[in-house]
Amino acid sequence: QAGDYRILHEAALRDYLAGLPDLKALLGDPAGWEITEVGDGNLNLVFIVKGASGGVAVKQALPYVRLVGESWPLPLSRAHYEYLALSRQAQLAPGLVPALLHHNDNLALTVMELLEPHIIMRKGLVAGTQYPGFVDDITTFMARTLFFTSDLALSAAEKKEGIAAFAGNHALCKITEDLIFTDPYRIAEQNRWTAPYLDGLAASLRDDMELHVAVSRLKLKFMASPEALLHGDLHTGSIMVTDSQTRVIDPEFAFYGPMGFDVGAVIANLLMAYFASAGHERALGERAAFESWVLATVENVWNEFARKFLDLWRTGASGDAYPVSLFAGEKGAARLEVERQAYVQRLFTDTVGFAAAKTIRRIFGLAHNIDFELIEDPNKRAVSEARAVRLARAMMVEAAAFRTIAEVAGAARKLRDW
Ligand code: SR1
Ligand code: MG
Repeated sequence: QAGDYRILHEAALRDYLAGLPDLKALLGDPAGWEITEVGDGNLNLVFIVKGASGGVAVKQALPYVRLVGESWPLPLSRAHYEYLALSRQAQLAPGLVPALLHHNDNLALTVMELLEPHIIMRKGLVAGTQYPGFVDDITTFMARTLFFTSDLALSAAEKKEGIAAFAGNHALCKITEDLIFTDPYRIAEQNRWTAPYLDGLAASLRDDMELHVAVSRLKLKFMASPEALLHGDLHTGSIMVTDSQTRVIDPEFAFYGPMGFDVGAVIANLLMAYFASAGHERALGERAAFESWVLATVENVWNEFARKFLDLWRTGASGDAYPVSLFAGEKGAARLEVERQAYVQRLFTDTVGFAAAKTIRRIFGLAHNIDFELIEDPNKRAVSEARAVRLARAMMVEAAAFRTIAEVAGAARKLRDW
C-alpha cells in the first residue's frame, strides 16, 4: 500500500535489505555493509551498498523533486515506470541496462547491479575521455528499444497496451513539457543562465516567434506522437561507461513518444560536450583529438542508428503498420524500401529539432549540465554556451534544411574557432 512508504536512510535501508534473503546471500553479513548515499541527480536518493562479498546500487524515489525540495511534489509512481522500462529494455537490449535484483512499488525502491568501475559518461566527457565502444552500444540500445516497441514490430493491440502501461507517467512528461519546451522561451522563475553575458541571448529567445513556433511544434509532437517506448531522458548523465562497456540507466521519464526525442537527446549531449570542450583545461593536441572524436561520434551515432533501425525493419517487421500483403512482389519491395528511407529522413528531422530543444534547455532552463557548469570562467562558459545556442536555433527553426548528420557536424565545426 502507498501508506507503507518511508524514506529509507542508512539504518532503515540496512534492515530492509537484510530481510531479503537473495541480497543477504549476495552481500554477506549485514553488520559489515558499508552504505553511502551517492545520488547527484535531480530527483532521487541513490545508495551504494557494499558488503564482504559484493555490492548493489539502491535507488529510492523521493515524494518531491530533490533539486528543488518539498515545495515541488512528484509522484512516487515514477519508480514503478522506471522498473517497467528497465525490465522491457533488458529484454530488448540485453546487457545494455543494469541487472534488476529487487523492486518494491510501495517504497518506490529498486535494487540493481552495482556498475563498477563504470562512471557517468558526462563526467568522462568533461575529462576529455573517448569511448570507442559507445556508438555501437548506444545505437543498438536505441534501434532495438525504439523499433521493437513501435507499430513496425507490434500488433495494434500490443502497441496500445504498451501505451496504456506507461500512460500514468504524465507528471514526468509534464516536467519535460514545461522545462524543455516552454520555460526557456518565457520568463519563468526557475530559469537561469550565465548572467550577465547571456542576458541578451535569453531576451532574444523570448522574442523569437519563429523559435516559439518551432519549439511548440516539437512540444506537440512530444505530447501527441506515441511512436515507441522512449527512455525519455537519454542524456549523457543517464549513461554509465567504462572503456569497453555502456549501460543505460534512469528511465523514470519513460513513456510512448516520438523516437527522435531519444536520439536527439544523445546527439544534443555530444554536441554540448563538443562546445564545452574549449572551456576546459586540456593540452591543444588532446583537445583537438577529443573534439574530432566527439563530432565523429555525433555522425556515427545517427548513421549507425539509422542503419540498424532500417535493418531491423527489413528483417524483423511483423507489426500492423505497412502490412506485408500491400507490398508484395518486386514492385512492392522497391516501393517499401523508398518509404523506409523517407520514414528515416523524417525521423532525422525530428532528431535535429529535439536535439536543439535539449540544448537550449540546459543553457537557459532550470536543470543545467556539468559540461558547461564546470567551466569556471563565466566569460569562457558563456562563449561555449552561445555557440551551442546559435547552432541549436538553426537546428530548431530550419531542422529540415539539415539533410544529413554530416551537415550538422559541419555547422558545429564552423562555429568553433581555433
Ligand atoms: C526537475 S527535474 C529536471 C531534469 O532532471 C532530469 O534529469 C530531467 O532531465 C529533468 O528535465
Ligand atoms: Mg535521471
